[in-house]
Amino acid sequence: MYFWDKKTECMSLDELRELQGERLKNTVRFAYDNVPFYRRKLDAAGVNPEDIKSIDDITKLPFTTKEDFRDNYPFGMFAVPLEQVVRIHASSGTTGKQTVVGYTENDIGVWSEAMARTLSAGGTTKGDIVQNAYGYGLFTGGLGAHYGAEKIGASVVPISGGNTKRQLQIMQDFGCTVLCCTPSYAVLLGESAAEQGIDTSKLPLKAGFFGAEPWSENMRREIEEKLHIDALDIYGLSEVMGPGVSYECMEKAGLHVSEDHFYPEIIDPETGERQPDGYKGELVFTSLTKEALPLIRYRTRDVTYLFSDNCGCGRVFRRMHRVLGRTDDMLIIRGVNVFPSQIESILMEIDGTEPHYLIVVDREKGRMDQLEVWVEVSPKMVSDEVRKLEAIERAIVAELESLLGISLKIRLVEPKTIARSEGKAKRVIDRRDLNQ
Ligand code: DLL
Repeated sequence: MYFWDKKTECMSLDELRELQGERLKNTVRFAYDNVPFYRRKLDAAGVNPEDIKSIDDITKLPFTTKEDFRDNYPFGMFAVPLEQVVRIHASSGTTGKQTVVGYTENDIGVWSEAMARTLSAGGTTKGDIVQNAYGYGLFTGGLGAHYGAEKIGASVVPISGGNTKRQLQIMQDFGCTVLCCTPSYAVLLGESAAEQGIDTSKLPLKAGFFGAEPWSENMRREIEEKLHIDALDIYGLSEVMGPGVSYECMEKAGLHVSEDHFYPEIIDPETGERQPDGYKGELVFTSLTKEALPLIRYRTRDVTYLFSDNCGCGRVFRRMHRVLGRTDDMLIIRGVNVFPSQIESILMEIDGTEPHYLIVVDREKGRMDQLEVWVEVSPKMVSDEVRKLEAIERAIVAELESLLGISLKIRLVEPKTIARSEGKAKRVIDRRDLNQ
């Protein structure tokens, strides 16, 4: 088993809860004293920083939301003067203003540590060459992975996203051993390698750290086969820090949350009630060490559950199941709740299709909502008889209709017809608002 900071990652549970309690007290006091937004919010909720005595008191605190970031755009959530802020990132989101986040020098140090843990848990060491194909820029993926890999002492290739041909050239020429990018881009790299006749089993590449968008166990299998590597899930969000909030170890059985820095909770998104471990709900984070942007009970809108049974690796940190969906990407089609992740999990089970799909929701005037799923067939299927393709189509329709309980159409499309992404993939087109 691989560790970056075994002492911390394997401390005792009592020690961890104690540390979290201390850090929570400091964070709440610091946020209250330095961010007018938090002072107003806590005052309105009738909570005084003095009321927070241990980690269990966290449920007394009010939630923070994405809207709060919008209302305080750009720097209103910062707890330190700009002279102490050494980095600013932003995440675009789907609507409205960007969410702006800032870091002190110390924050960058914590982030680098968290990412060093993440990459080490998958076996990265100073001898590795890390091809970092996450986008550099306002997005946290590029610089987050970069600093973590540098912290370990690995050699970072800051290639950023895109230019697939060059990625593959450099992967071969430099002998890259570790790959960092979105899972959808990893699939594309694997496919392009096969097309170019590159035998990936001969390359020294051994591990990949994929995140920033939802993916599935089947997609993991697909990537591992195509690239001949261990594919590990990494999770994070800009508001909390960036990548490195939680990470898989080689057990590949859930993501350990770096709980000494980020305290996770699951709540019922309707009522805000805290849920026990094992129950699905919305993931909420409280930062325990951040300076520039302390975060109190931030609602991520990501749906998952936490579990605390012992992991084979020995880490004390609780694990979260890979993200199951989002509270806000749920589609309501003819009154039925549909999550894109449900559709993906079925598609990945069907032979003869590729992990590229697009969910199109439409509404013709005066008619009911239509759900159509476009799915790419595997190149080997294209030349096959129509009969075989029809059978695949029927199989997908049957599986999806029985899972979702609504009728839908499948459109099988030729390989390469669905737009590829070098960063986060776009899986849903909802045309309903445009032509009502
Ligand atoms: O995506 C940070 C990141 C970069 C994570 C690189 C991992 C690797 P944002 O752009 O702020 O930050 O988007 C955060 O992306 O709330 C999730 O909905 C989604 N997300 C991130 N990682 C995963 C993952 C970065 N492993 C939002 N699985 C989060 C599923 C993920 N969804």
